Amino acid sequence: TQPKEPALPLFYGWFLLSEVEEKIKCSTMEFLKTLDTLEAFKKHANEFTGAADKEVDLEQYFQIQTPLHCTTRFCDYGKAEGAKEYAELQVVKDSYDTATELSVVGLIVTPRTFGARVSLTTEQLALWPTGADKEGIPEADLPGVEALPEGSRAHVTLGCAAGVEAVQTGIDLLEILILQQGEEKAASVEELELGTLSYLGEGRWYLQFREAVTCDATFSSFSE
Ligand code: ACK
Repeated sequence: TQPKEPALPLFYGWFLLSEVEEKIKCSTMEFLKTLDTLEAFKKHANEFTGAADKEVDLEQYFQIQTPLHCTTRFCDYGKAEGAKEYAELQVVKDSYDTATELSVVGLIVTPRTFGARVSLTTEQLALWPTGADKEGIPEADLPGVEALPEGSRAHVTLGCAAGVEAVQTGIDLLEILILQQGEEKAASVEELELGTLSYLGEGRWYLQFREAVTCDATFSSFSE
């Protein structure tokens, strides 16, 4: 009999080191607390609660997703198209279990997800599958996505609203980036200590860090 092929993971990605994970959890929770208290945010709280004049506790609103990571390739244990090809790439094999530094450049908050935007280096982009930015998204749903640079979807999901899947974070990020590039300028812009906060309508917020936050991570895979 043939030896059994090794099973493919649920996904490949860069995983934040546990001590980094703790720091990020704390600092991003602090940000949610700050956002919660801003008048500009309170004005649009109904976009999160669905009810006028109802306050939202963002720290309770999002369920934390661990391990904190930046997905490169969702494989679904081999069921996802192209999963095997990705696993067999020389760069994937060579990079497996190696250390890298992820550059977090901003945060997104929407009624569905809370996430960190990651800016990939050329070296990291070698592990970013071609077409991954659009994977699983019908083009009609995100017009303008093809104009974004490769790797635009790279993110760390920090939390999801009840009943929302983590895959939504990347989609929300792309939507925000498209809105930012388009004609529509951010409705309100506020300068915070961390950076510039913009409101993009329908409960979508983007904080662009003044300075990127570097996070130590390891390229690896995850299976439940
Ligand atoms: O936050 P994420 O990148 O979004 O991390 C999780 C991880 O895989 C495990 O669920 C991501 N994920 C799930 N489905 C997909 C998909 N169809 N395409 C890309 N990423 C996905 C999810």
